[in-house]
Amino acid sequence: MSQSQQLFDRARRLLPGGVNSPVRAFKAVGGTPPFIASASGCTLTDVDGREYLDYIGSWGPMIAGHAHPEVTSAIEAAARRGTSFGAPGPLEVELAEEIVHRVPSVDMVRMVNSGTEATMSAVRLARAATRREVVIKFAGCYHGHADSFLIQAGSGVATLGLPDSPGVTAGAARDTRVARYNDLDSVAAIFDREGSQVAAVIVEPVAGNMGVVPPRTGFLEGLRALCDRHGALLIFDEVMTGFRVHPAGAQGLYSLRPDLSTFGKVIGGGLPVGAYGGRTDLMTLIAPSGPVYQAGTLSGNPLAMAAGLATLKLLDEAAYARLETVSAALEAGLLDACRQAGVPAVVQRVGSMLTLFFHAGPVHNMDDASQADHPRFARFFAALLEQGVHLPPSGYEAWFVSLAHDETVVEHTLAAARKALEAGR
Ligand code: HOZ
Repeated sequence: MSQSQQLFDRARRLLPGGVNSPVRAFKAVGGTPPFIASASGCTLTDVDGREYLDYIGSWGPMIAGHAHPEVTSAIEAAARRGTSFGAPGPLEVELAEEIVHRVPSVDMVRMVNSGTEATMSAVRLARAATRREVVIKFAGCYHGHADSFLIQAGSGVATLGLPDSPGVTAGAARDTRVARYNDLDSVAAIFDREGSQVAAVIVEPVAGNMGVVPPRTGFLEGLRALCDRHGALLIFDEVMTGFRVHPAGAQGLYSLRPDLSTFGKVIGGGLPVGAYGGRTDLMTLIAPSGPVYQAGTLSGNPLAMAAGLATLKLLDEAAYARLETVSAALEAGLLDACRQAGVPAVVQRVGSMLTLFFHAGPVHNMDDASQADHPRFARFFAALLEQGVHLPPSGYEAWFVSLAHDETVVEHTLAAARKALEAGR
């Protein structure tokens, strides 16, 4: 029995499902998840010594590749100076400056420990600022696991087919409305009914948690206009897209200005981090400047700040150009492999995040994403894993390309994909 299998057996007795986050458990694709002993560049090495080309990228943070020397030495140096102070430190200011400098809509920022905390806090702030309670979200978008977001959510919720989680009270769900992604009419209908009650629309400006679904032309602009017309705030959840798809995130790519934004993943460089930010008049409502309470023992943790800063420093223009070239080659090669094998498929990509959907036409929303051939994805996933390529274990997730992926890695991945598709798997 493999070491991974032994660990999984032990883990299942100790951790629910054997994991600390449901998306890791291979429930949708079957089999035993390799337990990872180490990672370097774009390679994961499991406890049995098997190596895999990694397209999970820790679900987004590892844009520089695993154990990048500049990131690890920044973490080491920070750790030597102390791992947590519970008092302000210089790195928090530096990372805040970097974020504010890169994202024009963000004047001020508050660091937290996860994307979940960021979105939960941004919505609290939006409700306080507008003195309204209703929040509009989109089916298939995932904003972490706070109660009011666990309604028709994407990511692990979609993968496990749990549209509404038990434990979320009717009270917590009462003020959430769900619209269809890329469908402005579905949003306008909610505003028509109860526009004066809507505090905010929260959206992934490029959806990444039902697989990658780009916004259709005019969708985000339409949300901006509806929010303005009805006095609601627009929140961009850029936990996944922030500093990944563009130096200023998706809002930079599409030249839009949300009222509030949430971040995570890349700004932590692989350490636990989140942040939310926006206009000064909104952010100064947060305690201790204002009355909206939100706090955290480890917020602005010096190791996380150091890792985030070191990662952002690597993300210059040339880095984004490189991510684009390598990701475009992967996209083109996957499409070609599917075409050659006669398998209906689309590859949806924005920068270095992409998803291969076994679906005949474009995927615009969660209904389309759920009509993709997920059993085929499970077989494809298994065939690639066997050949040493580790995709995210669900057809509802984004694959992440890092600066450590290159043309040779892409060619290796495509060879594995061709073999899997030709074998009809
Ligand atoms: N947003 C991530 C997956 N789509 C979260 C990862 C997790 O849930 O572990």
